[in-house]
Amino acid sequence: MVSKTIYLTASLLAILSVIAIGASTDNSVFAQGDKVQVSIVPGSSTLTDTAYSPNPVEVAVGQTVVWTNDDSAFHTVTSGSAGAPDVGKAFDSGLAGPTALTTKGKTFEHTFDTAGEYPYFCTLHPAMVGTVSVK
Ligand SMILES: [Cu+2]
Repeated sequence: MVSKTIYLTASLLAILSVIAIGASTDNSVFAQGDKVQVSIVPGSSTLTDTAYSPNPVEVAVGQTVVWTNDDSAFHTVTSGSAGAPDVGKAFDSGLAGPTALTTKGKTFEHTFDTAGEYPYFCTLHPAMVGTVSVK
């Protein structure tokens, strides 16, 4: 009787630890601080919705998107749509300063803490457009 109880307790603990390991693995996939990469592809100046890749990019709340300029030209990652009053309000790599994507290999990152659809574009080539979808 005692050995049966010990066996059942051990079995239960084994099952619970498997569940706990599974849960922690799932959490790490969506952990805050995860970075999602987006490339500004070569030749972007003449492209539209394929200039930023992948596009749209889907991320979880709390994740960070890192844009890398893989082109030889200067580009921006600027929230909003060309001509809209809220241009650059949510995020903007800018035209000057440390985050400006002036040359190949430069990066800009932004962390998305609120769910929603975030359109963005390049102020130097306004035909370049992308969307970050935060879920
Ligand atoms: Cu551009």
